[in-house]
Amino acid sequence: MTRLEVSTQPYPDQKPGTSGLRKRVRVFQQANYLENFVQSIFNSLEGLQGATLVVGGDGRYYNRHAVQVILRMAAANGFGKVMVGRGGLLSTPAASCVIRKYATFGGIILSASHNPAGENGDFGIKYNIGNGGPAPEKITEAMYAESKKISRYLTLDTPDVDLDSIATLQLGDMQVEVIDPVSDYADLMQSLFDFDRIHALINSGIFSMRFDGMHAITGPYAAEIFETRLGATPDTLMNAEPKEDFGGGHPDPNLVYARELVEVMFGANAPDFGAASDGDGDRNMILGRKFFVTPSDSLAVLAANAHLTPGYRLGLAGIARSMPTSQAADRVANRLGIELYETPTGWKFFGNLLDAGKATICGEESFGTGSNHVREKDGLWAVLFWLNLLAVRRESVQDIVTSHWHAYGRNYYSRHDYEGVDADGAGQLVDALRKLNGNLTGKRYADYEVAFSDDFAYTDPVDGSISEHQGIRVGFTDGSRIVFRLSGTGTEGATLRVYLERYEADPDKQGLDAQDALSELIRIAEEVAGIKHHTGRQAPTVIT
Ligand code: G16
Repeated sequence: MTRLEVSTQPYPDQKPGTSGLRKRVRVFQQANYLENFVQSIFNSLEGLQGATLVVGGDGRYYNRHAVQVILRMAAANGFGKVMVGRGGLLSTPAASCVIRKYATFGGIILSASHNPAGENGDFGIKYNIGNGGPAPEKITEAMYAESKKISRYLTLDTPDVDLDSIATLQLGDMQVEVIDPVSDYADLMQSLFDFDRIHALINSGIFSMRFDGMHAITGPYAAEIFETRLGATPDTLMNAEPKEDFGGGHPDPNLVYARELVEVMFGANAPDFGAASDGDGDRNMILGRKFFVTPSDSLAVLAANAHLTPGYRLGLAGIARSMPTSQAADRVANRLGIELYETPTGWKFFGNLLDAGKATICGEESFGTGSNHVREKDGLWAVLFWLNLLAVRRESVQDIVTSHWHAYGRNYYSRHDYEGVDADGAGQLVDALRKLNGNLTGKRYADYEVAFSDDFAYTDPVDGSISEHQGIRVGFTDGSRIVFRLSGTGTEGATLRVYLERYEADPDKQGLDAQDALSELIRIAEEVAGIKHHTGRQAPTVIT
């Protein structure tokens, strides 16, 4: 075995986005592209000599190859041990769980989340720090800086390691421990939720559910938890077998991409409860019979009912949500007398709040919810949380949500995405909005009057770091909002996201379709931003 120092040239485009570096597989397949980024990660870390790293991914195409590359490079760079999921697999929350449980130095997660997979799809890589969460911006910026000046990387001249059986192997001076990717995570879930009660509900004969793994990473996790530990029948799981191309699908658990599940849940004899997760297992969608729970409402309902679960029975320290997420959770925090934190989009911004004990539960409109049990959002955690509530309250999903609206008011909410638009046009739209900022206050649009408009900036209350340009907010005097921002996770062109929100306190007016309730704000968004003009699109690609 020889340690090799391989010369390389920098690539200019290795700037991590909202969640790591995501690119087309064919971009990662360029000579040394993956190796450059991995070495840039290692170069930006201090104290890795002899340390333990966790490695795993969502199983998409290129996962297996990338794991082998990372193992050789980790050994050559001086790591003492790598813990890797069998088959190179670990869901994102399971990777976070393993990093925390074994107090490792950090971890590398291979995933492009819900983006399509396969040879012509996307691949991604991100680094998580020792708290189990995504590297904060300070570290991702250091990686990017390293990637721009890299001239060599270190690796070993060794054959591939066998990743398919649980074993501890030697690779140069480094140990490779192949671990069961599911058991630590399943144990953690069992410690947080009342599995006996959920088992009783699932086997009561009057309750039925479906979980859609979308041919991505969560299938094996769902099989262990729902079938083995909670006694669900095998027909509970749909698309539970992970595939390298995710079965050709787009494992983004929303009403558009999880169509198969949506058809079941809105069809004849629909089950009582339906849920789906995404490519790497950190997102969730919750459905009742013929009923969709928005992620923002889900966060608010979980927070309001957290005391009903064993893991959160002592109450919450605080709630955190990303800025574009609806303000439904704010009302719960207010009533509970706890703090509500509003952060930029990106789970990494929750890390400090969780570590400092300021927040217990966090959520994002982008189908992400989680808590201080790990430092990633967690799809199956949200599903189990809901099951625990259903098992205790014995009401339907729809009844739980509508009674929540009656108690707190309803925040009508929707997100309109314009995917893959021309990046220049999208940039001009945002620039034009920035110029308008400040000049909109007091302006009237039909029934709405602008209370403020700004480009959201966040000062982290724990370390004081500042993140600017996180989305244009237009707030109205009645608390309604329109937010415009460009996605940081796309791989082609730009994706414009328009977030719309309106508050309705009157229970008699809470039963509208969200698009109808928001129609005036949708029209105002077009008037303020000139979406059609700048994007060339007449309508959004995806409405959630
Ligand atoms: C990632 C981040 C989330 C973020 C989402 C959407 O999720 O972890 O925090 O909300 O992207 O980001 P954007 O609006 O910039 O596309 P995931 O599930 O893709 O890792």
